[in-house]
Amino acid sequence: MRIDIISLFPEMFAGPLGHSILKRAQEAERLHINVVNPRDFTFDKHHTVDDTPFGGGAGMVMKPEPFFRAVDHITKDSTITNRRIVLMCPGGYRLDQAKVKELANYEQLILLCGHYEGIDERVRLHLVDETISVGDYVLTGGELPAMIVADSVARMLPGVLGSSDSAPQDSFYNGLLEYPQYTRPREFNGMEVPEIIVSGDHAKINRWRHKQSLKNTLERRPDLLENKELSVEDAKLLAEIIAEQTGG
Ligand code: 21W
Repeated sequence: MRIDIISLFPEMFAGPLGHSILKRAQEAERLHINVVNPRDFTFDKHHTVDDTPFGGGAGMVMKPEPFFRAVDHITKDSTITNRRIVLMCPGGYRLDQAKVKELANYEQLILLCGHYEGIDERVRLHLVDETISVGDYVLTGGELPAMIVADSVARMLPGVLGSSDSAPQDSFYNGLLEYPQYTRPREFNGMEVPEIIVSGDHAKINRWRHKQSLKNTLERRPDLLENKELSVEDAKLLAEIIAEQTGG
């Protein structure tokens, strides 16, 4: 997959996208990340990327032309047809794992980052396919959100995670939170690991883990259970959890 990022601050991306799993993915050529600066697509002496808002008001608005030209530059002479152009935008679709999986199916993602007070509306209306937010809080720009999209999408690509079956084990894969994990030592400052986890009975361990997933989800993120179809086994485990909670 190719991920092209359009940002006024290309240097911001080197750290987060240049380490660990994403570094390896790029070295293995499963992922190509390219950051371009809209300032390089301005023709005036001062390389102007923003201007005062029509209609008045405080702050500056990012001009449309540098974004259109940057996207043109990225897409021209390319054989890729299966691409998605995404604007990082506080009012966009709130990113979730289903969206991440959907984005991972494209050959190329082009992520546009705004800054300052916002971007000329014609970019949203006529240049991009969709807008994405990373949550209901205000950041200073679209750079951190673009990194979140790049990171979450990259780890879904085949061969990017070390062990090929790591991704399906994650939180949200089956719509539940994860079960608790433990490693050595078995006892630390009087804190012990649950007996079952060292029992060696893998059928029991798997059932315990799944029950813990359900319990964690019920206690911390009950909203995740509301739209979930429960298997007979899940319903039984949930009934056990609720009975234990109410002391029954
Ligand atoms: C913050 C841009 C505020 C625009 C009148 C009309 C991208 C983001 C961002 C930013 C405004 C995301 C205005 C979660 C985020 C992002 C910077 C408001 C000014 N005045 N996800 N419009 N949170 N943030 N616009 O902040 O670019 S995805």
